[in-house]
Amino acid sequence: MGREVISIKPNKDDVFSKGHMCPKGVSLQELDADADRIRTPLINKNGVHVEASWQQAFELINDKLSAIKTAHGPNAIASYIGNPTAHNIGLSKGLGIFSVCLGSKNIFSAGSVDQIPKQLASEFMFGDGMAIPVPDIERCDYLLMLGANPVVSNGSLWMVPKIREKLRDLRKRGGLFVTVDPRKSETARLADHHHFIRPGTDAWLLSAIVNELLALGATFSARYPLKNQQALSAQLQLMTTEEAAQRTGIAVGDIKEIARQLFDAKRAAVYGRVGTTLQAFGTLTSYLIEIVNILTGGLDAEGGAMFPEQPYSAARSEKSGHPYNRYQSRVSGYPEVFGLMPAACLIEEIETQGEDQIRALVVFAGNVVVSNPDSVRLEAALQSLDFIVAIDIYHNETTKLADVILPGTSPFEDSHYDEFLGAMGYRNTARYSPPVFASDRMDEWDVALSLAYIATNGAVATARQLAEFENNVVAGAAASYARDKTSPLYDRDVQQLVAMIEPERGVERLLDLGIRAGRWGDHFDGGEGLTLQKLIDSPNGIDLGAPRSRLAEVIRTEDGMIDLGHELIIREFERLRIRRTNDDLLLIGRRNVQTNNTWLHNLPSLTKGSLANGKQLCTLDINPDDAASHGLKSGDWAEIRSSTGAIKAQVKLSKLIGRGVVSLPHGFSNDTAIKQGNRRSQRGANYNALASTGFVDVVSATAALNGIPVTISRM
Ligand SMILES: Nc1nc2c(c(=O)[nH]1)N[C@H]1C(S)=C(S)[C@@H](COP(=O)(O)OP(=O)(O)OC[C@H]3O[C@@H](n4cnc5c(=O)[nH]c(N)nc54)[C@H](O)[C@@H]3O)O[C@H]1N2
Ligand SMILES: Nc1nc2c(c(=O)[nH]1)N[C@H]1C(S)=C(S)[C@@H](COP(=O)(O)OP(=O)(O)OC[C@H]3O[C@@H](n4cnc5c(=O)[nH]c(N)nc54)[C@H](O)[C@@H]3O)O[C@H]1N2
Ligand SMILES: [Mo]
Repeated sequence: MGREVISIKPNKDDVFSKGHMCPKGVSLQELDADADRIRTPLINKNGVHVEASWQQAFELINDKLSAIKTAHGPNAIASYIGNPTAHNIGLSKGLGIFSVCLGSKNIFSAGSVDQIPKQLASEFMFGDGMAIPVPDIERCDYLLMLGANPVVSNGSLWMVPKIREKLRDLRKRGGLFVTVDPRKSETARLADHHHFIRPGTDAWLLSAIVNELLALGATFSARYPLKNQQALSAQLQLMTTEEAAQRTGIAVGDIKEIARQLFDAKRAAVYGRVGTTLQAFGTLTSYLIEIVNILTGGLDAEGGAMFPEQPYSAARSEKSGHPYNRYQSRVSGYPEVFGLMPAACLIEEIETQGEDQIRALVVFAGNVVVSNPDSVRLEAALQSLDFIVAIDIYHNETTKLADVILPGTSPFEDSHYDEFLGAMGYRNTARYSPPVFASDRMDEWDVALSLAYIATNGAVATARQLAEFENNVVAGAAASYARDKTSPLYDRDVQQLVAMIEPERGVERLLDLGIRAGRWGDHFDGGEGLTLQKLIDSPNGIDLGAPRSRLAEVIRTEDGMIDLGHELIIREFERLRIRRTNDDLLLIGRRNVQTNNTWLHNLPSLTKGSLANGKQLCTLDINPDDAASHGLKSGDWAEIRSSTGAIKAQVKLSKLIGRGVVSLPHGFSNDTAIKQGNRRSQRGANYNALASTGFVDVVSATAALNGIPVTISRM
């Protein structure tokens, strides 16, 4: 059968996107056709990646990983979970099984250079790191947004297509939209009011807002079961609005005005993203955002910040304490968070000799070298490893170092179901898309299962063994629902459940199980409820309605209370008050609509215009006043230096950048070797060459990649 993409069009009837399409959606046609995309397993022979069969690739992986595991134990094998796994159900479920089978505590993830602080704040406060409130944008009349740029990012931990229209409608209803960002971003340009803030000081602003709200007479509603309010108050008393103004650069009058607007609004929501998590006080800031939501009564209320739901439900295990600091990293003693080790300690765990030293790395859809702090030293550390295997669809700065690369499939050859992000939509919906084209390659679920088989058995699976292995995985999953007292499948017969799952093979079996066990599921009772088949029969998706208030279901703390003053958060207030950044020039990141983190740089339609006329996407944007005092003009090349490293970038003067701040996109690199694999790839400076592994949000150990002190000079 032929295989050609003729056109890609938005779907007006889709219940979620309603016909919204990102420019990256159109470019998938190029991605599918891109001759540079990796399509076969590759084995590194004397520095050159040569094509190999799957059997050869898995044999080599088995030889190396099994030998390392036998000699040094499972902790010597680390894995890294890249961001695209969140959009790839086969890979995300499969790597979870690999991790369990391997039993290494050295699991790293792009989450520790992203959203972990927000999840940890939810864990401390609500007892569930997956309880992420999102603005109920279609019903709110006041939206305060800190450190997020959804017009470019499409929303993050908040899926919200057509955001421009939704923001316009909010303002048409008489509502107000207010942004706080060191840069007047594409989103901030649509706001009623924008406030420039000094990077890393949002917790000061939010503390002052809470104080001002209390002064206006706001009280915590009895609707919320709150505890440790005293401990919080004691900290807040030490934070004056005057000092907050001095630290943030936002005038006292403006802080009071934001508080007044929040107080007056009938339905208000506060939302923060990467600028509030990927910074020195990420967890405290995320925590304070929800404190404001609670104080305005917006948390879990219509038009406020609500907890969305999705039809897929994972089985819950009995909760005993926080999944936090149950064990520590070997060298610096960083805490484990949600079963993960922070990326900030990857380098030292590779470099430092001794028991449990990392010797091999398995990368699932990630670009370790470019995305994580101190990238120059990180690259050298990866080079020193005995073995690297990467699963990817493109060559990148990390696959370059891999001994084996296993290809993923094109997005048209995968099925799609958003497990994580589906739980964070502005509206509850469900959609499953089957693959558009059949692939002649192994899908990523099978790739990851094959690795899990190797980790378990020290052998490469035959097709029959892999199918049997999958049967065990599915039976194990069914058993976990049958053990979960909160599940409708509690105490059901596992064999019977497994027999009723409809798909015969693939990750879709787990999907069918989780959907049928979920809130809208048929619970295997033969009723009207959802099954995977019903989603397949509804290609436009199924609308499950606006989010509803459901706080009692969400809170999972042992005593059922919302914790306003977790002891580790209280300590962060103290750290916040002590920390000063003086008059340093601070570096912050940004995202381009044309690219996605470190990839998609190879697609002509996304980079044309910028590349064709020699223009750079990767510019250092600076306020004209700061440029003048540094003797810089647009088009100059500048050296940017931090305590960790130095890079160069072309300067662009912009009044959209606040004073004392410079902005550079992340995700670029100047690696010429990558050009050989990705021939059209856009180059630029690697932001993370400037980031230090020692600069972290202390509670979560998440790297603080925004707010890095730098000096700049003309080259
Ligand atoms: N300085 C700075 N650093 C940052 C950030 C920042 O704002 N500033 N942001 C951070 C954030 S939020 C994130 S999420 C991380 C991202 O960090 P990473 O996850 O490490 O990097 P990505 O560039 O998202 O993607 C990595 C790879 O996934 C591959 N890929 C894409 N789709 C698939 C697929 O379906 N299958 C397979 N096998 N591979 C696929 C791509 O080809 C790419 O090579 O970076 C972080 N780093
Ligand atoms: N086009 C495109 N879309 C993407 C991505 C992409 O690379 N390209 N990446 C995806 C990923 S992995 C993620 S996690 C999301 C991220 O989604 P968002 O968080 O919505 O996007 P960012 O552009 O990172 O926005 C962060 C903002 O924080 C500001 N900021 C920096 N430091 C501070 C600070 O200290 N305080 C405050 N208040 N603001 C600060 C920055 O100026 C920036 O405007 O986007 C996703 N969508
Ligand atoms: Mo991210």
